[in-house]
Amino acid sequence: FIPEPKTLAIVGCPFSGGQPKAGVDQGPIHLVQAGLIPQLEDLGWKVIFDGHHQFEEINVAQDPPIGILKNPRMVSKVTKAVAQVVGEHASKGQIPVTLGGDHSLAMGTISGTLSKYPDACVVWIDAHADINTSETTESGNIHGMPVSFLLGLGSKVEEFSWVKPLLKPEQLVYIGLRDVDAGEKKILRDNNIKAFSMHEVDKYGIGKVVEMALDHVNPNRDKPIHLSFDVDALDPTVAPSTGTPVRGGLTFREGHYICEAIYETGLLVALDLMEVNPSLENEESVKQTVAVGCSLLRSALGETLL
Ligand code: 6HN
Ligand code: MN
Ligand code: MN
Ligand code: MN
Repeated sequence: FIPEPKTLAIVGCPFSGGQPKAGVDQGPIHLVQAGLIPQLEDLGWKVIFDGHHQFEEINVAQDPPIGILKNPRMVSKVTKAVAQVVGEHASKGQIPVTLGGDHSLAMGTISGTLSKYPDACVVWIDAHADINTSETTESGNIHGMPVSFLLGLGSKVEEFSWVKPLLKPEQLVYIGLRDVDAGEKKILRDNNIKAFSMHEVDKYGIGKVVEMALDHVNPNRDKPIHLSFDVDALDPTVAPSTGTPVRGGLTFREGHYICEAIYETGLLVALDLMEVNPSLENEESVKQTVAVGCSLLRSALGETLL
């Protein structure tokens, strides 16, 4: 009797509507073309992938800004569809691995995860906090806002009423922050949200930071974990092809260490890799960023060094 291998469901999301730069929709296509699926199969997973999602079918004829929020109807419809798909995979006991696309997609992925695992915690790896509300956002780019919707912060935007505020501040922790807007800093403080910026990574080292982060959201190491990894958490020298690079980021090893440590908990139930943009920088940068993306995913899914 050979037990069924555990199953991953690749959710390819070629979507860029949460931010203004073209090309991030090609991220998932490049990750799969680079051999991600056989790489994950080599780790012993059964991998389901039935093609990238075709969001073109989601028709939004007119999508003028709501306040300053850009492409609100499109982002809402796409992320709602993603929530549905991720929730279905989770319900079947599969681990959804969502490939972005921009980070607004996490509104969908985390909604999907929480629909199946209400007590899941979210480990958000990013240079940014992505927690602007419709009052605080200066850019109007919704990829800078998904966390506030999931927490139910800020005044309600009717278009996003499907997003249930299922996430509580104590279920969320950040690592890697270094470009947080003033309004976001106030939100983090007012809601007592735990965040480890690059300052803490420097001060304590990544090993201690991950331990403290998990102690905060998962003290008994018994709750499901959703890992949402924005590739711009890495230093731009490590992952150059991304829309909002910020210097002073995680090293190659620090990024991988986070993924390895989450895998080691045995609690991972959903994984996102977001913001790989293959149309930015040169060919070598794109290859490097796509390769590092695949490598982070392998680490989160059990690739060991020895
Ligand atoms: N990301 N805080 C900035 C904004 O536009 O709200 C940057 C957001 C970046 C979002 O990289 O996923
Ligand atoms: Mn992000
Ligand atoms: Mn970011
Ligand atoms: Mn960005």
